[in-house]
Amino acid sequence: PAVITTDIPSKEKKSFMAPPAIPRPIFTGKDRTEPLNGELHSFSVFTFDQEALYIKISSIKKGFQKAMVKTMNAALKIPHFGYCDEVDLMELVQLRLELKGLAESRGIKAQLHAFLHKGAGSHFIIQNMYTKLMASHNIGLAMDTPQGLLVPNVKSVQSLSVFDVAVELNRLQALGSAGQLGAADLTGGTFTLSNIGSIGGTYAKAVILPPEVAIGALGKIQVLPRFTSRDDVEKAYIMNVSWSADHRVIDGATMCRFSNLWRSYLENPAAMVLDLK
Ligand code: CAO
Repeated sequence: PAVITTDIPSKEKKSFMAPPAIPRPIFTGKDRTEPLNGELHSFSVFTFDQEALYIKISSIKKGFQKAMVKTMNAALKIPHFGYCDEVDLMELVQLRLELKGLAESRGIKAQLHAFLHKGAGSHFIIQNMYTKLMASHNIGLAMDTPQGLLVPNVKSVQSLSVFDVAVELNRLQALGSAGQLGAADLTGGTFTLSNIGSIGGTYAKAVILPPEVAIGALGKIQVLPRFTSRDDVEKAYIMNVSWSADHRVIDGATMCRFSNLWRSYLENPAAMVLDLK
């Protein structure tokens, strides 16, 4: 390579080697346009897995994406109120470890979600957009499936045991991975939890699925130091929760009270065993 010399007169005239020329990569990727809800949309997406993205885009033709477009357009009309808190899952993580073997001996994986769902499905006064009180607490779980985002729900969580919820979640997850979730499981949800933290991230701004009026996004569980009531520092398993609520029907204080109650069950799982049906 050529030696380049600067023109600036100086006692120590500087010289440096020009970097070797690097051949420019030839990019052969092509933009693709796919029909979405009858319209044409261009996708510009960063992904590490083009094949998975292609399967998801293909599902547009199967209607799941069309349904999401419709739901999200309806969600845009909702005045979203956001509220965040942190939950210490130290005791719950330990309890789950203790119950894991027992559940496995019955052929079931005791997911953390079984507890999160049970805590959410027991006391929340759930309303839909027409402020109809829903007797049955059908708690949805956002699932990242090969067909895209799907939200099946566990029906009547208020009358199920934590184990029953786990059985249902196992069933829904198996169907979701196999691309076999049907209308019965995907409709009738009254409230949703979205565990984006299972992939990563601490906070998320979740979008309500109308006609539901609230949704919770769960962050990644992190091991962090926290002060106890005795001023000692202890290891804590912190999970952030970000609630979104429809402010036309749920005000901040109501959301906060619900969140406090849900958190109290998760932080003291013994209370869950004592109180919840
Ligand atoms: N933080 C840290 N670890 C977590 C976690 C979290 N928030 N959630 C689950 N885990 C851990 C579990 O403890 C479990 O650990 P072990 O294997 O040691 O027991 C492991 O991850 C597997 O958990 P799991 O069996 O409960 O299920 P999963 O992680 O596969 O999560 C589901 C299930 C459906 C939540 C997930 O597959 C998924 O789809 N997440 C994405 C949801 C999403 O896309 N939300 C955004 C919607 S808006 O576009």
